[in-house]
Amino acid sequence: MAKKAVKKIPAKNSAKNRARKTQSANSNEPRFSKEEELYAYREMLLIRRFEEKAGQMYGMGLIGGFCHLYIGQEAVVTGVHMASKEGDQSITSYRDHGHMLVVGIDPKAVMAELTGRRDGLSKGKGGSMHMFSKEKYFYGGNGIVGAQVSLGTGLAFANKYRGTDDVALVYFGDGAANQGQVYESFNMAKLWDLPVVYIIENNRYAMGTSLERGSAQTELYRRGESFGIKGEQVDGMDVRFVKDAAARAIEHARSGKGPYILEMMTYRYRGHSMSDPAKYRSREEVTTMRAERDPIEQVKRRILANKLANEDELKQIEKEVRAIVVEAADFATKSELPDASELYTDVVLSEL
Ligand SMILES: Cc1ncc(C[n+]2csc(CCOP(=O)(O)OP(=O)(O)O)c2C)c(N)n1
Ligand SMILES: [Mg+2]
Repeated sequence: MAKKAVKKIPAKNSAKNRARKTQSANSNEPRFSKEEELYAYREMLLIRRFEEKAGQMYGMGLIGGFCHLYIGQEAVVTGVHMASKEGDQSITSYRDHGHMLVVGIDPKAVMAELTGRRDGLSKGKGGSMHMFSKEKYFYGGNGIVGAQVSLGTGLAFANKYRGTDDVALVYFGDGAANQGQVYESFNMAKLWDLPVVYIIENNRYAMGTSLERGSAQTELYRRGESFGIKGEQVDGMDVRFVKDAAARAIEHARSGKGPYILEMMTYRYRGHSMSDPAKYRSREEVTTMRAERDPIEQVKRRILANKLANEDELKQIEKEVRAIVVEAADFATKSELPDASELYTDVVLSEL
């Protein structure tokens, strides 16, 4: 029943894959227009540069607490967003900066939250894992592994209950896919045919545990089979495949056919969080993925090969993106710390 878009991409064979892919426009490759290629390039570059800056600022002690970078996975959130419409909600884990930037949340407010300042999205009291934007339909930023799956299913329930045509986009990791509440959510989502797309960002590791070490069943797109939920495995390093599969899944959910699972085969270049020495994988594995499968480089190569823009035009985009990031970092270091009186606001106080 489950339909596969792309087989798992082993890093070692990917040079061959790439050669095959760049050679021809035949096959089943989804095509992007010039506007789509340039949009994807700019958006993924913004996420990459923003996070590189956040990593630097963390190293300088300007950002404290937890900070999980999304570098390497940019094509997933960018492609899914390209297939969505205004009003569709999104919700994810603690690896959330890219998900906020792509829906148009102000980079200055995100960076100021990372530095814990009063102009941050959560007034400097939430930090990296706890940001939200009702205006942009973004429901966090969740530190509890798997929590977003049940919360996101609730968003989909609300959509159905209210009779809107919005779809909930629920992102979670390969590790979270083993969490119990995921299956309670799948059951209800299919029982009531809720408008939800479950996007599993399979970056092959849950902290230091590889998928193979931690999962009895590693084909995550099949995890909904016993509930009758369709699933697809997708090349999550190629934004075109991501958008194509997401469009199919979102249309399925929006038209009343219920939930859909997309397993995005992706990879994170950095450690699990800023404090991870990443001893569970070889340096070669990371450098090979970076060199051969990088989502931004793939788009850049296509843009140049198809003459959609020249080197100078791409440099101009890079310059604009850098300016946005520099402005955000500057804002985030100049903004004041929250006032002490804020200790008692935005918290639930119960009378004991
Ligand atoms: C309920 C719960 N259990 C354990 C943790 C600790 N923890 C934080 S992240 C993580 C791994 C999750 O991996 P995955 O779902 O693959 O997401 P990724 O970090 O790769 O994006 C764990 C076990 C937690 N935050 N919440
Ligand atoms: Mg993972």
